[in-house]
Amino acid sequence: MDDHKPIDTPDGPAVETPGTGARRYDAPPTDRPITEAEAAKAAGLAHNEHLKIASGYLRGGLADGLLKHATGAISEDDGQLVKFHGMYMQDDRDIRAERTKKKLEKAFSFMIRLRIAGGVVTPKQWLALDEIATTYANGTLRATTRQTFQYHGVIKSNLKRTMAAIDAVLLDTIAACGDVNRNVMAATNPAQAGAHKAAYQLAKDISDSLLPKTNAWREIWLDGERVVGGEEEFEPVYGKTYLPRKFKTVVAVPPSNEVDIFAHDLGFIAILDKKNRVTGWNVTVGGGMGMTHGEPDTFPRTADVMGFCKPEDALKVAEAVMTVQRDWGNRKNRKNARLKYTIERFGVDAFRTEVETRIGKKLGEPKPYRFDGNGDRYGWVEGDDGRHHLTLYVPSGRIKDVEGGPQFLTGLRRIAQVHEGDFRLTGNQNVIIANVPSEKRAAIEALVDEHAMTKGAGALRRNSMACVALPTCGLALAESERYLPDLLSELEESLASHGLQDDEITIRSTGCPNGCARPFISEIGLVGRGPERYHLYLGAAFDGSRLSKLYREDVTAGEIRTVLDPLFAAYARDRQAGERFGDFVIRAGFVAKTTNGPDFHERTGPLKSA
Ligand code: SRM
Ligand code: SF4
Repeated sequence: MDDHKPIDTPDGPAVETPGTGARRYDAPPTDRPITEAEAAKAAGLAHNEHLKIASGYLRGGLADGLLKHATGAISEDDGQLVKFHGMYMQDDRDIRAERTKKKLEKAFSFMIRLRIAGGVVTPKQWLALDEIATTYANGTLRATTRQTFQYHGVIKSNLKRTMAAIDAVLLDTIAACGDVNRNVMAATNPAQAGAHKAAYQLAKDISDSLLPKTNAWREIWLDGERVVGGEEEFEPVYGKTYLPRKFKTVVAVPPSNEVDIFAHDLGFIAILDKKNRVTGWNVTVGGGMGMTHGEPDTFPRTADVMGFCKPEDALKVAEAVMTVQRDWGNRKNRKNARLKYTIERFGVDAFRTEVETRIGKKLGEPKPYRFDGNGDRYGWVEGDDGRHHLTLYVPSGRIKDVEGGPQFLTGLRRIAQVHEGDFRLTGNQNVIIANVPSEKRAAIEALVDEHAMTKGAGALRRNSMACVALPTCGLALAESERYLPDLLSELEESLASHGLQDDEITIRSTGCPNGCARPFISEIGLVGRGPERYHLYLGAAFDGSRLSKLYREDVTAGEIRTVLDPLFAAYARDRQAGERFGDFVIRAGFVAKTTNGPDFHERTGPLKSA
């Protein structure tokens, strides 16, 4: 790997990346030499950049902060650093106002996100994760939109115990959040065992090789020894400043786009031969969802297919794409720092040329591929290796027991006690009980039924996702996970009245425009604007390859059904054979087509009202 020499960018000549060299940016404030963090500040870099430099490879004041028992919080700066360790400091927003009134500290606790490449866990790990949820967290396990688990509600004094319990089953939370390559997703793909194996292996290899090397996680959470060299510890790929922003990688296996490859910074699409063997990978770059309401310079973007690489080059390509972004990404403005903006700024051709220079060879032309949807395949599937796999719909990924309803926590625990295969989390917040031998199928099915785990999943619901939002997410503007089930019930009634109850339509909701449930590549997207108010987006492609368009602004929760009902009626009446809802609303003139990120905000509002 390179040693962080300044790199020429298409913007101009080499610029030293602060934190990776000793260059001075400004006169020091005193006689002492200026520190690297001060240099970064003087150069106008974002606050998080100085923080990373000064953190001693992600240590900051975390160890001391944990010892301050008078508060349930950690400092604001450590709150930024702790993300690299897979944690977010949060507070219970349901009781925030009440506590402020009583002059009490906010009800602080931590969200912990695991790193589980490809979303595969063993039954033993499942049982341990379940126990942690009930012992240290809020009694639920939350399957995320990126194939991993989150805990909510872990108080500061339980953080180390929680991390130790996670470590005991050979899992961790390193780099699950922060400005690094995060959890790498892989197609779960139960039907094509060989292709899944290759996709999983690539995801695992990328996850391992792009993992930060700092020992800070073990040291802080497991009381590990500080490695010799301490502050001088070297991050061979990242350097002291890590990446300008989060970086997300996925591996897809057509025809399923369950990992939503076009929403991610970097992606690999398996190119299969007739025997479902991987002959290479199409490489995608520059996808992302997050934007800010009212700031048109921020927008979601679908990734470009940049080229094709051979299996043996995939790891090198992943590292090269990430390091070009490390060197070319915007470190002054975090709202413009994701790879999607780097690609917009420099163009995909210049980006590919730089990647090719770094890997020392040309990428091939992208090979043909076809996706047929970005949802999950529910129910039992028999793989080409004779093993059986059962995909269960988990409402918003929340694994819990509902009184008088599904008992996902207990049911999956009981399955883990007898299951000999593995579990796979999907990118749609669902769970697959995978690799079940034929003779065990009936026993698993009986447990699923006994715990009511298959109830209530109509076609719309099966294709739905909601981000967490309130009460834990500090950025939520509106409800999402807690609100979507009621909305789905209303919309199911409306769809049934038009005979559309069995039609697969994707619907996703988020409490703000950060897009954690990828609402902008869902045929119906609801994006929080304020309490009980949402922007309604329509017209994305069912296979996740096209973004939607704003149809109505500030629709209140009570109005959503009324706004959508006439569109469902028109769809039932006027659609062409096989036409998807997302395609129909464009052809029928309800919204204009979005071709990619920069034209996402163009032509807002309905072209035609239903
Ligand atoms: Fe996300 C921030 C939850 C997937 C874009 N996301 C957050 C935080 C941590 C809020 C915060 O910064 O304080 C949320 C914690 C809520 C909570 O209480 O748990 C949060 N994001 C989630 C999860 C749990 C949603 C879910 O319901 O499953 C997903 C965890 C994924 C994982 O396992 O790693 C999650 N977040 C996503 C995705 C979807 C994806 O990656 O496929 C996106 C859109 C894709 C993208 O990155 O562009 C996404 N999250 C964001 C953003 C906007 C990033 C941007 O570039 O603008 C933020 C805010 C930020 O980074 O500043 C954010
Ligand atoms: Fe929070 Fe917004 Fe992400 Fe929802 S989309 S979890 S509200 S940051």
